Amino acid sequence: MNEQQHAGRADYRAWFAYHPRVDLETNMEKAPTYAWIASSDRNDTVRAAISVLAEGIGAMFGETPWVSALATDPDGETGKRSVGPNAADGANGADSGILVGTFAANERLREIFGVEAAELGREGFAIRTKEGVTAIGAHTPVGALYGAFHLLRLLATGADPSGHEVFERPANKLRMINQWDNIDGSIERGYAGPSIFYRDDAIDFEPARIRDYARLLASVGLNAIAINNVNVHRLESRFVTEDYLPRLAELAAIFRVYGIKLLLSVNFAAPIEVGGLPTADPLDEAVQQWWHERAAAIYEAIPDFCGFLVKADSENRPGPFTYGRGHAEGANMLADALGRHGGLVVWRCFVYNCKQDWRDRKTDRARAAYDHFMPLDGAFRDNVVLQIKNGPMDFQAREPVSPLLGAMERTNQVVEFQITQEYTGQQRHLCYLVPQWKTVLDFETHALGGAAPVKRIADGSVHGRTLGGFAAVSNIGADPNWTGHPLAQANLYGYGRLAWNPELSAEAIAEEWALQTFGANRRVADAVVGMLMESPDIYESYTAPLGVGWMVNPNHHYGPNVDGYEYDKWGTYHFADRDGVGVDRTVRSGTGYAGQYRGSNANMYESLADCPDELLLFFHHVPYGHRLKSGRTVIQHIYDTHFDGAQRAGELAQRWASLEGLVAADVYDEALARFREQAEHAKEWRDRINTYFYRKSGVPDEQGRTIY
Ligand code: GCV
Repeated sequence: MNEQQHAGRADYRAWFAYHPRVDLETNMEKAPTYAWIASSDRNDTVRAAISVLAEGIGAMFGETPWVSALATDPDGETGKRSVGPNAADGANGADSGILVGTFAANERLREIFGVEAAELGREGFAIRTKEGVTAIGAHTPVGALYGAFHLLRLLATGADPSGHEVFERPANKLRMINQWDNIDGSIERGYAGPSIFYRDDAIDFEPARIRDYARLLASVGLNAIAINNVNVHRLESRFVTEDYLPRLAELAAIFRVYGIKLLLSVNFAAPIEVGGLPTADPLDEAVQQWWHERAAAIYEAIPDFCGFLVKADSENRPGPFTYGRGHAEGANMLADALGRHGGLVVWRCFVYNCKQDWRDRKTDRARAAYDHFMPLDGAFRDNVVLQIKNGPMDFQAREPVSPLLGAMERTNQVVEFQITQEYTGQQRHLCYLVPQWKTVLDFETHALGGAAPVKRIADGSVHGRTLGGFAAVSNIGADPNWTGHPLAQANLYGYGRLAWNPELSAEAIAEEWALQTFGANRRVADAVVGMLMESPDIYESYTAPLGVGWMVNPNHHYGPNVDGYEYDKWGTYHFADRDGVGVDRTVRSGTGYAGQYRGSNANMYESLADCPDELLLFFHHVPYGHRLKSGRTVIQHIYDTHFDGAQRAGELAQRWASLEGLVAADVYDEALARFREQAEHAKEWRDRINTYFYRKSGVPDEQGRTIY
């Protein structure tokens, strides 16, 4: 960890805090567990695994294990002997230790795991303790690295690894993070300081900081990073040229050690803007040739380059529409250029018409992704994967699941989440997003007639796709604690853990994170887990009622403004008038969006009686007196939840204050300041929303509270 630079900040280490281990029940310090670490592998990734193990175990148990010469020597020349006191063959009786590495390089690991190793796949790992040796075995160095992180997680959360048999492999092949970082050092929708990759129109990074980020990402199993904003501007369009490739190759080399491959966001118009061609038409031979040459140059510099991420014909970004071509023609052209090198095109489906006139009440942004892409099912190359936002709109606190997820049977898909909290409090408010992501992942799409939740669409298993996974917009910046709000680290951690294993519960992830970050203190862990788990409901309560989103200030999207959203000139994301509120998206009388779902989902959303309360106003326009399943009227629900949410936001600050002295002072202070801001800001939300709806509806609060 790059501690010189951030000396004194406990939360720079994030979940690598490695507090001294104490038993959670007895509060007794735990005895050192491992005396040595050995491996016969000779590569940087296994060396990184050994280094994290040595550092973590040393910090947690007070004694740094002895590391074998073979494991640390870059040339492997000095370490031909079997290391440790008979360590590598695991025959040592006195001291226990760790044997880590690949099956190919370590005979003893092959013996320990035998045929069971066959099931692990390229990135999986196994952990087993036998005769004093904790063996971490994998088919690849990165598998061994993931195993090392897993063992540390077990130790840091108080588990006894000797009692654990672990066989793990990731559910998803692609586990991506997207940086929305710009070369001027700003981050689009970034809330934790400037970029760690760029400054003043140059690629400019501190290698130690990048390595620490890579380590954070790899520790939760992430394996790909798109290194620049999907909105690709002037200079970033040149990233595909020799001007920038050497520096990008340096970044790729740091990430490579941690099993993370690089993607670049590219500008579809780069052949014109960079290549000097008169067109970027995907069917033009000179354009195709230009991209082929760029691909060859990229692979020359970065042989394991993952691919391109593309936002095209979306929010004024260039794309194939200019030339009368479609998304498939655009994506396939790039896929052909990358395909011969084994690269991918990740093509975003966030495409909608910004200039729509909402007065017609039929045009519906929610429909757009499905309307654009569903007709193209089967038209994309095998090395194209479509990146689909989790909801049909744009990362609101509450949206239904995108009906495009699962709809296409012959197209690779990844689900896109937003870790950065654009519409969910901008890392000034606490909003643990894992519960929301779990709801999305468990949503039954009814593809192929059923048993097709989003998590099985994303991993490719429902439609037999070999390529799939997760993408998410990162929430980190150059702030010393990475994420601004110290507790927002839980979202980055949780995203990675879910991408690896979507079956984990939001609560289990929160508990793991809290124990690793704050140490083995039951009181702290219970308090933090409780606050995290309640936080999304609290945030939703004082902001967005019943599936209405967008009630934020234009451009920066922070703070309440019921009619404020930039495309919402006529108050039409909620259609509130004196008689009622909500958007009619039914097939019968509305935009028809509900009909994009399959089977019983379409019926459920179409029907006023069956539509779940939390999405009622997303799908239906109803009078304020409409009774919810809860028994309350819509207007009373709005009043009650806003009073309740603001009160609970205030209590978060008090709950955090009860931990004074139990968490590091700088972390405590940073979070407390943010909880106080949240508490004040929640009152503003409450008053602005309640006042607005009181004025529209003219209906008083049943409980006679002061509304404004
Ligand atoms: C990177 C929303 C955000 C934009 C973002 C866009 C996208 O519209 O407000 O900042 O652009 O989503 O996902 O492409």
